[in-house]
Parts: sequence; structure tokens; C-alpha cells
Amino acid sequence: MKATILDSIVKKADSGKKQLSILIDPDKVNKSSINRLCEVADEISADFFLIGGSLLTDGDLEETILLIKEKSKLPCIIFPGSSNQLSPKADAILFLSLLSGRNPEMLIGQQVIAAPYIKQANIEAIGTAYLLIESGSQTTASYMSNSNPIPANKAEIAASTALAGDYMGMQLIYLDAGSGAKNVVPEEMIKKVKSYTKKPLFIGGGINTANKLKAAYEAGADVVVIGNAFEKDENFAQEISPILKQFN
Ligand code: 1GP
Repeated sequence: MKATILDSIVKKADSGKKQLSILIDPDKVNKSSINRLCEVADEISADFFLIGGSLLTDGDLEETILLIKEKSKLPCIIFPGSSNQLSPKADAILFLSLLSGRNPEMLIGQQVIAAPYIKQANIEAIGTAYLLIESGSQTTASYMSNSNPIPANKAEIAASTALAGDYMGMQLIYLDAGSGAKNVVPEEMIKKVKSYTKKPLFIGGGINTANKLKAAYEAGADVVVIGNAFEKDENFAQEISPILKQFN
């Protein structure tokens, strides 16, 4: 059977490799910034791209994927904010269920709408337990999803929620403080979640220094997702490069 993108993420996580994903929000990029991000990905040996956003206005998801694919061989995984962020040009999609919230539309409604399209597009769907974590101020993700994030000091709620996702058969756990978050996901919470489930753990939101990246890896993140810092700071790749070397 053909190895899947999920297989590769799991294999790397099981072997202790710390992975890095660059998040590209189609609203915030153009051809030249995409080219630059592809070069950065190459320089730091990033593992894959995530493409999407909680709200898309003038950006074009499919065009963004095609531009990435002109420059990079890394897998393009859709990180959808809603069921209309889909494209057959992607390699896979994080099939998210927003388990931290109690909004049925984000738990199962959007997924039912998206499922037949994903089947037709023939892209790999990776079941993901998606948890928003409170991060100091309301994020677009929490506002747009009409859901409350898990309080930052309630590691046990995050761990129990992640474990429920694992028991429900989800393949990945993603704790997200939200794009541009003021505060990152607390280390204590990452540790607690990691002690409850062995599924690959994604951490993202507000990671914009080498120290924050290091802390997330040390606490147990298998994959760190970074968007804003790469878009805003041209020297960020250089700053984090020693950390990536240290962990791999
Ligand atoms: C948000 O986890 C991602 O969903 C990345 O956040 O843009 O703050 O790095 P940043």
C-alpha cells in the first residue's frame, strides 16, 4: 500500500524527530512571498506546508497551492477554516473536528459537507482532534468558530479532550493558541496532553522566537506550526535554525 502523509508524520514522531510546518494563509501572501517561503522551507528542511486560514477574504487557496508546488516538493496539507477551503491540488487535508468547542457545526456539520468533496478530489483526509487554547485575547479562530477555547490554566481539560479524540479514532492532536496569539500554548499543557496520548502532537499559535520553539519541542510537541513569524520576520529562519539542528 502507498505510504501516506500521515504515515510519514507518525514515523518521524515515533522516531523522535521534531517536525516543523510552515503555515501559509492565502490572504497574506503573493507570488513573491510564496517563493521566499519555499526557499525558507528548503533552507531549514521544513517537513510540510499547511495552507488555510480561519477566514479567507481575497486569497485563493488553490492558486496558493499551485504556486507552492511550482517551487517546492514538500507536501501541501490544507488546514481548513471551513468546508469551502478545499482543493484537489492539495496532497492532504487535516480533517479537523473542533473538540474544544461545543458548536455542532464545527464538530461535525462542516465535515459532512466537506466529506463527499474530499472523496471526489481523492486527497488524503487526516482525522485531527483540534483544540483551541485561550491565549490572552480573542483570536480569529475562536471568534469565527463561535466556540470557547480551553482555558490556558486547565491542562487537564486539554488532556482529557485530546484523549477523547484519540479514543474516537483521530490520528493527530492539534493544540492551537490561534494565529498571532499573544500567549503560546503553555508548556505544562503540552506535557499533560503528551502524557495522555501518544498520537502525534501539533502545537501552534504565536510561536515567534527560537526560545518559544525550543520550549514547545522540549515540552513534547512533535510538530510545531508557524505562520506569522515567517511572514513578518525575514531573519526568523536564521534565528530558529540552530534549534532545529539541535533537535534533529
Ligand atoms: C495558527 O497554529 C497556527 O493556526 C500558527 O500561528 O501564525 O501565530 O504562527 P502563527
